[in-house]
Amino acid sequence: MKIGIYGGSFNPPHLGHLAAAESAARYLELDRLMLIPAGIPPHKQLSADAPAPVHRLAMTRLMGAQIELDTLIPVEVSDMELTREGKSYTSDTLRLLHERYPDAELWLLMGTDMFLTFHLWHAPEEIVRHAGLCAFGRTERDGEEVFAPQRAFLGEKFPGCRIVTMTLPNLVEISSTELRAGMVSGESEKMLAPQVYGYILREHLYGTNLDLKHLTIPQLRPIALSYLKAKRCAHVLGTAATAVKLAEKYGADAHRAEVAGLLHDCTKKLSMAEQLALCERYGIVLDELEKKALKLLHAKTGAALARDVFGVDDEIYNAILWHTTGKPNMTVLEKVIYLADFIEPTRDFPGVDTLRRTVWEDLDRGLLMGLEMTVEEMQEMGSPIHVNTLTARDYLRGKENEGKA
Ligand code: DGI
Ligand code: FE
Ligand code: FE
Repeated sequence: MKIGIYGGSFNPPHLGHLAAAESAARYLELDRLMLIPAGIPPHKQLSADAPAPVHRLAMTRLMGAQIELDTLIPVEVSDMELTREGKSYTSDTLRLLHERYPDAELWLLMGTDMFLTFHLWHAPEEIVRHAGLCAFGRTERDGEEVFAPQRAFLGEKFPGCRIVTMTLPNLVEISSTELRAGMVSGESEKMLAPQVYGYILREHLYGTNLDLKHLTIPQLRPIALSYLKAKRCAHVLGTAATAVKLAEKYGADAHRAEVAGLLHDCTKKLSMAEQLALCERYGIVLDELEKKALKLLHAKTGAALARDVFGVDDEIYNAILWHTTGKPNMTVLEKVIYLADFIEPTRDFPGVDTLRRTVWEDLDRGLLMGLEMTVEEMQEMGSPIHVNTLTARDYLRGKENEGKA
């Protein structure tokens, strides 16, 4: 098994780290990548505005999940250096990882600067005993010209050490110092994974100070993504975009549709225990089925979180609240969110195209079709159907018959 190890301050983790990690992971054909934020970096002090370790860990997790999605290589983010006393020496980390994975082939990933000063690190001989070095140049000038002599030098100094160097010509060099300085103006957004930028805004890091209850859509969008698993981001963006179009066609408020679309699954990734903690906190009462069906809970907790954190109004709150089951006599906005969630472009299930066509022809007929499909799927899977799903369907069936009468 080949394991790549990429340490750093990750203050914050940015697109330079992401691109380098992805290229190196593919190049080395890693079976696994570990990202390890440093507790106390040995070679330089953390900046004065560095967020608390939990935040650097959370941001690194968000970036790691994106790398995993992009490369399909499992990524683990370890807090082993954050929880260790004293300076975060790589030699200590590698000794521990070698103990944990005695048969694995370890590779230490690093940028050019680190590679060129490698012999000056703490206990470099111990590092190369456990791991090969993989250095990536980030600009054209740090290609072979600087790599070759250092490779030769290290090869002589540490006989037998494995060294791989690579140049990533398309990578722009990102200075973390400049990145932090451009955070308040918004200038730095383009150098960060959207969900990492959203996390920074939502936690008010690096001097940012947004009022979360009065966000514009461009501010809310990355913040909403910061709540999601990486693989759900495309679904949520698709839902928001589809909701806007449906709102425009069927006469709901397009801005509310976009906000509700962006936030509708904001608690989806939480575990049962975390869901129940939110229910406790927000005074949400659950029926017997909801107490067991994790998938039904996120609509209730999501609506409550959206109201508490982002101050959404009742119309948006209700659109999120009813987006999973539906209910009788829904508002246009509630229908729009329920159906946008169902037919957004990344959805792919038998019958989705028929459903899409129907929704665009007639909102209520689309809604009934969506509800019937849900009931049928639940029956096939042997899952209990929530009473709201059934009454929503029966209500529309009744309306249809009224129309025919
Ligand atoms: O959160 P999403 O996956 O985007 O979509 P969603 O909020 O509509 O959730 C879909 C899930 O919810 C799907 O796995 C089925 C489940 N679900 C929807 N209606 C019912 C239901 N589960 C039960 N047990 N009963 C229902 O009536
Ligand atoms: Fe949902
Ligand atoms: Fe959804």
